[in-house]
Amino acid sequence: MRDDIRAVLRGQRIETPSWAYGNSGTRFKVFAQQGVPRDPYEKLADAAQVHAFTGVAPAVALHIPWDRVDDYAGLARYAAGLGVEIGAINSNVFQDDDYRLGSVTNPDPAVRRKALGHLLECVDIMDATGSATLKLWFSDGTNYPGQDDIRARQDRLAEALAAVYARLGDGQRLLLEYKLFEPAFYLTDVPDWGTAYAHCLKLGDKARVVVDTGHHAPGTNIEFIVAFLLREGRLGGFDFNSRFYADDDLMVGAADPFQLFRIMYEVVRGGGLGPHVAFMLDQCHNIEPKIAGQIRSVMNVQEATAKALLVDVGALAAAQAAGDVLGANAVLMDAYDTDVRPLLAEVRAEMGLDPDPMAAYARSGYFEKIRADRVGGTQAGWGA
Ligand code: AOS
Ligand code: ZN
Ligand code: ZN
Repeated sequence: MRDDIRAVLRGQRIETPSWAYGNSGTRFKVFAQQGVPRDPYEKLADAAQVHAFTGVAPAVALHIPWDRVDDYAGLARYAAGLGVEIGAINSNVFQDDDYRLGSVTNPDPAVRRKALGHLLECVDIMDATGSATLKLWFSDGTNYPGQDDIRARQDRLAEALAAVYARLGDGQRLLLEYKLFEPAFYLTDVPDWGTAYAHCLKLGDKARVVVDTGHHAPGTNIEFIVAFLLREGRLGGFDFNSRFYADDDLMVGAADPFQLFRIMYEVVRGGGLGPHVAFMLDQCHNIEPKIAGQIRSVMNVQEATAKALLVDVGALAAAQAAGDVLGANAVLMDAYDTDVRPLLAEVRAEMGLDPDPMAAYARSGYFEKIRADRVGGTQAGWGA
C-alpha cells in the first residue's frame, strides 16, 4: 500500500464533542448511563480515551454553557495533561426562555443584545483556551407564515455576525452551521448552505461554512455541497453524524457509509484533508455506550477516508475524459469496495497503537473504573 496514503491516515485529525460523553436522549426519554462524566474535566478524560485508542482524535469541542468552568485556561491545561486540546467552542443561544422568538434574529433588541453577549463571551473563551474555532448554530426561525419579517431577520442576523466577526483575533475563525428545520418548523433563518455561504462571503475570509451531515432534506447531494464549498475556499468543517430521517445524530457512517465515502472523496479531491477543514463529530449516543460509540465513529471516518484515498485518480480522470460512464463509475466503486480494515490496522500498528481500538478499549478496564468511580453523572444538556 502506498506510503503517502499511510502518512495521510496517520496525520488525520477528528474532533470529538464534549456532549457526546454525557447522557442524551429525545424529548421522550433520556436514558441515564452508568459512569458518565459529572463535569467538563471528566468529559475531557473520556475524550482522551478515544484519542489514546485511535491516535487521531486529539481535539475536543466544548459547548458553552454545558461546559462552563471558572478557569478556562486551567481547563485547557488539564486537557493538555491528558494529551488532548480544546477544539471548537460551540455557542448556545437556544436554551433560554428569552429565545422563544429567536436569539440574534429576535424582534426584541434586548434579546438580541443578550445573544450577542453570549457569542462574544465564547470568543473570550477561545482566547483563554487557545481554541481557534467558534462554531455558530442558530435555532432561530419561525413557526408560522407571517410570524415575523423574513428580510428583517436576515438583517439582524447579518448585524450580529458582523459584530462577532469583528471580535475575532488573529488565527481565530468562525464556522456558520445551517440546518433545514428544527426547532423552528416553518422558517429557519440559516436553513441551507447557500444562506450560510452568502453570510460568510460578506463577513470575510475568517468565516466559513460547516456542513452537518444530518441537516439536509432527504436525497440532498451533500458531496456536491462539499465540492462547491471547497472549490470556493469556504468549507470550514463538518459536523459528522448519520441520519435515517431528520437530525438523528447517530454514529457517522452507520446509516450510509457510501455517502460518507462520496463526501470524503470530494474532500480528498478538493484538497480538504488538512487543518483548514475541521472534521468534527456531532453525535449523541442515546442507547449505546458513549466512549465506545465515539471510537467506532472515528474508525468509520477513517475507513471512508482510506477508501477515498484509494481512488485511482489517474484512471478516473482518463475514464471521465473518454466519456466512459461505466468505467469511471467502476474506478470509484473499486475503491469503495476495498476492505481497508487491514490497512488501517497496519497504520495503527505503525503509530504504536493496538490495531483493534474497540477491543483494546474494552480490555482496558476504563469503563469498569468510571462506572465504579462516578456516581450521578450529568446529562449533556441536549435532547431532553
Ligand atoms: C444542532 O442541531 C446542531 O447540530 C449543533 O451543531 C449542535 O448539535 C449543537 O450546537 C451542540 O452544541
Ligand atoms: Zn451540528
Ligand atoms: Zn444537528
